[in-house]
Amino acid sequence: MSNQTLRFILLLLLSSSVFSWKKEEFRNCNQTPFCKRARSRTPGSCSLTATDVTISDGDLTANLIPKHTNESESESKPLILTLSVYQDGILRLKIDEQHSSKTRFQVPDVVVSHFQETKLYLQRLTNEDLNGPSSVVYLSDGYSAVIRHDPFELFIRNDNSGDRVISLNSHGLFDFEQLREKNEGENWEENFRTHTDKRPYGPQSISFDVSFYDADFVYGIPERATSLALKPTRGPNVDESEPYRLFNLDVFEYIHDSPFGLYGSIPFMLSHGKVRGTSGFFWLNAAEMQIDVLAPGWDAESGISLPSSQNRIDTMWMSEAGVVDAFFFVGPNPKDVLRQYVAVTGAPALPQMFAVAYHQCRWNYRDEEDVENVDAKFDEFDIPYDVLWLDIEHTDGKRYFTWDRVLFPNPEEMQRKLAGKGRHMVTIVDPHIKRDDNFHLHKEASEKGYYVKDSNGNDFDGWCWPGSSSYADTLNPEIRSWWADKFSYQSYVGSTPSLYIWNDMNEPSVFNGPEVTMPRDALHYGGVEHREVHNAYGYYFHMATAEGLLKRGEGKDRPFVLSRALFAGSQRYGAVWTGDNSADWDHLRVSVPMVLTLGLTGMSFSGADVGGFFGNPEPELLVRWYQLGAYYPFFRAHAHHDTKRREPWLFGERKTELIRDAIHVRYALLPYFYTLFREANITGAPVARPLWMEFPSDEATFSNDEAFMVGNSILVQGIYTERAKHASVYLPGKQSWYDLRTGTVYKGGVTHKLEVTEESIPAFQRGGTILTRKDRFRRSSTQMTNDPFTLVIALNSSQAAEGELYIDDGSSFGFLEGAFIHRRFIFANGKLTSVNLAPTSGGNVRHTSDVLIERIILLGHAPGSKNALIEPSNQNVDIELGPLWVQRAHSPAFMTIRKPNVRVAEDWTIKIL
Ligand code: NBV
Repeated sequence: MSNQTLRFILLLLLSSSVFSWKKEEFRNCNQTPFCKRARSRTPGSCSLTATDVTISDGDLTANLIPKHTNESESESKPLILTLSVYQDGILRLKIDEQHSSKTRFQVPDVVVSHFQETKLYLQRLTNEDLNGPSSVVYLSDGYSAVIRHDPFELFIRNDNSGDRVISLNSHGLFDFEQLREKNEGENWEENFRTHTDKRPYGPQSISFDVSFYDADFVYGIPERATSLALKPTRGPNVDESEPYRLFNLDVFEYIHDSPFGLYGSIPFMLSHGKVRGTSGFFWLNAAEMQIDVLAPGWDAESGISLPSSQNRIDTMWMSEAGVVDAFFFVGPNPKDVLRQYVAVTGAPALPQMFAVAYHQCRWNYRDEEDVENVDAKFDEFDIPYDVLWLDIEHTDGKRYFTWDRVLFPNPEEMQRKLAGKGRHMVTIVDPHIKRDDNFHLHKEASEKGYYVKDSNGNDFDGWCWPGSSSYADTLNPEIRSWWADKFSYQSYVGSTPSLYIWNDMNEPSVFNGPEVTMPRDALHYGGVEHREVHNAYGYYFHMATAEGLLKRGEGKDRPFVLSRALFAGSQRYGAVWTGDNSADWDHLRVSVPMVLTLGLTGMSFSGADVGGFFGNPEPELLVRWYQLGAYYPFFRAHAHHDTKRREPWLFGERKTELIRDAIHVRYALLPYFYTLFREANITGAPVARPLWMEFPSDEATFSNDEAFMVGNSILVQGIYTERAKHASVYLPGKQSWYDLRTGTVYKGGVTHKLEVTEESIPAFQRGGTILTRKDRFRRSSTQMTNDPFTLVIALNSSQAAEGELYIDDGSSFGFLEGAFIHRRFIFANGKLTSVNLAPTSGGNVRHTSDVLIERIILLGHAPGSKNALIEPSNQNVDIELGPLWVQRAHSPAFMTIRKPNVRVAEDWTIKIL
């Protein structure tokens, strides 16, 4: 293709920016042969029988043999099944074919290495007759895994009740297209629009049904803009719609309610129900996947009978390639499933403290002067921020790792100035490398053969921001290591230790490729076809970038890399965001289920562009977005270059005040957020949680995705309409809730119709919790390190409360060796006690802190007490009425212990007299 034609295509693509989502640019299920084939299968059509079921090397193994041999099955060899059991109720099922002309791709580097160490070596197998001969193995206390032989079915059973938890192939929809020789005259090519996929290996898809029992709803399988509880896609009373698609794509102007897959894919689904609790199913497969959620009664004609006493949600999973490598999690609590999932895919990385604070981004901050002005304005308007971001225009012709030296002549100096105020900078590094022989990166990559190849074996050449571009094949560990070296200070000229990285377009986005991505027949390391690894391409790129920052800092400081594409396991490498949303109320609303879904699937560090990327938000919307975004785990404002400038001070004094206030709330709560990030890092429990994660038996919460919990203590309700005067807020549980701003108390277990003002969105502290805050506002989080804490104790009906605080140096890996402070505050019987949760022995380093607690506020305490006794210092302190928020005028007053001045790192008690 000539350069001119390509320029024309690019122009055409860019001009499409005035229109919205172009459905026809993307394949639907009907246009996707494997999806169409799988959807047309009828229940019961699977004819596999499990034979030779035995225990071998601690696993259950079996052959799956087709029962009736028709013409196409005559070539099929038995499939090999392996079932392994791991600690904590995790079951892994692998099904692959025997030797064939090509090894089917199994995604490496996602399952963490220590997971294998938790394998339980199965000793024995019992045979039972459960609707036919079956083999049963122990899974965990109270659960067994059962394989019925004929027809083949796998299910997990609760041994006490006999109830099923999850099953596979109960509807007989399992299908595994084995690789085979091409028949004469057969054409394997597939065409979509102007693109041809050569498909040299032919059909190789896999599909099967998975049922979740006693489930009221299913959740997960990001990324898409839709409700938290997944709506059925097929069956009675469902308008025939598309399945949920998992295929990482750069979707221009995505719409706010669609099953269509966006930039990332995590093939992990959770089910939740009042009776049974939560279970999970994860299919480790990086090829295109499509998933149907089937409405009750979809199989009415099939004649298949399953236990009818249990509520059931049936789903159908279809993938273009790969193998079956599936994990089942028994829960039964929501947090158990998360713990089980991260045991397999790894815990979310603990971010540096600065990354948890507020980020200011725009496409683009023009030049050094612009950066300096924006930075100065934050100080002038007394608004804290931690990170300033530079988008693609800062580079020399979209050659990443370079600077446009006219606009950014002194990048080091610029970063140093920010660092002087405790601030950081992030620059963008996309995966497309400009094919310019004078660009060292391209020269090196092409000489070393480090690019992904096209189907003919040449370097794949696609069109992206820099024009003709190629893509490093980061599936290859050697290439990841090479890429990582590019972040060294010597190699990335102009970078300094306060600079961190943003990976965009790593789906990968290819402007002239099929569906704006790389052709499926492109070739990776080890002869892997792009179709097999597509959904994990961005993951490997993210991983290589994070490795780069680690190497650069000699493993001392924690990387920060934001990525747009994601896959299962991305939580180990950094943060993600929900891409190019729009500045409208619907996008504000859908940001909540999107962030919650990411959290449910391990990605605890996520957020949406505050303000909306496309379009110009009305000031009211912008303010509401800041008020909500202040509670996203990742809090960043961002905007498209065609939009008007929208820094917080550009909409008049009142709006500035409101935005400042929203950002201040985030800064005040940083100690709490940071503690939650540590919790996620240990347990997988997300920072932002659906209400049902905290109130698993309260059905009224199951499909609520307008409100969410930040940790276990704060409930946030967004305001999603213009000029709202009221909001209905459901406050779950039996305990009271306290308005975060005013301390006003509300009863739990009821829906309250509340008045709302422009001042804030409704947010509440749960009775029975203790929040830690830092109330002195500085320029950045770094400058708050030595500031004293405020404790806000919200009492429950027994006049008790508890909360935790985690502190470390906020940047290094010392915490892995025990360099942290972890306290639990317990209030009971009129006494507040600070208890150490950190290990007292072992570990090489300690984190110490002289930081004090300067104020303790009691919500829900009967008035009257005048003083308190601090032990062991044996000091008396006054109790007086004090404001809930010192910095705010007219803040209501509550019982306050001012200046107890106890050290946060020490053991003490404070007894109210
Ligand atoms: O790099 C430019 C943008 C970026 O600002 C945005 O956040 C990404 O999601 N990028 C997409 C490419 C262009 C989008 C139209």
